[in-house]
Amino acid sequence: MVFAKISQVAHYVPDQIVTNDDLSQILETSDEWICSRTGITQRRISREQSTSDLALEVAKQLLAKANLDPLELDFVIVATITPDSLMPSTAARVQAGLAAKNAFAFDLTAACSGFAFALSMGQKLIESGAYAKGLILGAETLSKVLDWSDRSTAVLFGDGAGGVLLEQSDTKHFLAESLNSDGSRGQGLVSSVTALNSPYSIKEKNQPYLTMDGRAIFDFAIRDVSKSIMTLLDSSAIDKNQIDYLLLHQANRRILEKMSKKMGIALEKFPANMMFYGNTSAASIPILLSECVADGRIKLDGTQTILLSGFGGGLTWGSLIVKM
Ligand code: 4VN
Repeated sequence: MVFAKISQVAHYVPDQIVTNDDLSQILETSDEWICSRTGITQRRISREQSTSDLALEVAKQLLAKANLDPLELDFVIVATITPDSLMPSTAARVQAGLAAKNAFAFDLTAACSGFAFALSMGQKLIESGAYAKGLILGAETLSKVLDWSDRSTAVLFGDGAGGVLLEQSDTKHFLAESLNSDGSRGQGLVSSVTALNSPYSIKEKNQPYLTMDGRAIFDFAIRDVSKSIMTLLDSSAIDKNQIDYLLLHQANRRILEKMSKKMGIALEKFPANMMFYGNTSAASIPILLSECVADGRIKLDGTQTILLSGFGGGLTWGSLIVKM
């Protein structure tokens, strides 16, 4: 029996910092409003770099940390809702940038759950025995799909990328998971910028910019996601006290507080970095994981039990419990 494990983590964010005060120069908003409602104080915005540029930086770091020849990679999956293009995929661009000639590469679209879904897919590829090594990346340049005149969305999001190297292991690391979608509630979060000329864009009156029904998504996160995590713990017979950290999608600090309360798990177990990056959709969980490893909270020595949970557009939500 072959198992999969996360052997390396890395992240990369663009240099340019845009603070809440900067935004209040161009929008009718304030640092006080943004900070108290979301916890966000600044975000990174990419000027010149595309999503694949950010993802490639992460991929190079992962290979360097593992001292791995790119030819040893079997697959590259990029979770993103802001691909450079639909064809070639962002992952194909990364594969080219690495010269990872033996790897197959594709993008996975599941919004803020993209990294969780992609990590699960990567684990299955490795545990099938067919593949030995792969990169799972989450990368976004959401700044290019935002309406910079809409204060209800522009202040919430940011750009960045993170990812992991998956390899074979003799021991079990991926303990349990729950992946979910409810397409019937999909209109609460919409971004259709890659399909402006499709008949659906006209029929569904899609506009080019990302739109969000904040209330509906907020309620969904608190109700459905908390319940799904509790059900996963229950069905896998893992006590909530055994979980060292819960790495949740970094959409909003108040979500973490409400979920902590609802699930009866101390807020100290919910690392947060939305303060510095805003909501980076598919990149938020791997950036957070990489920072937790960098600051020593997570050790990657196989002793900790970590729960990862993404939730958002689709609607989609997915959680994995991983021994790291
Ligand atoms: C998950 C969530 C969100 C999200 C939803 C609402 C929201 C983030 C609405 C109320 C507003 C402050 C901001 Cl929970 C987004 C995604 C997409 O990644 C996923 N912020 N807010 C206020 O008036 O307080």
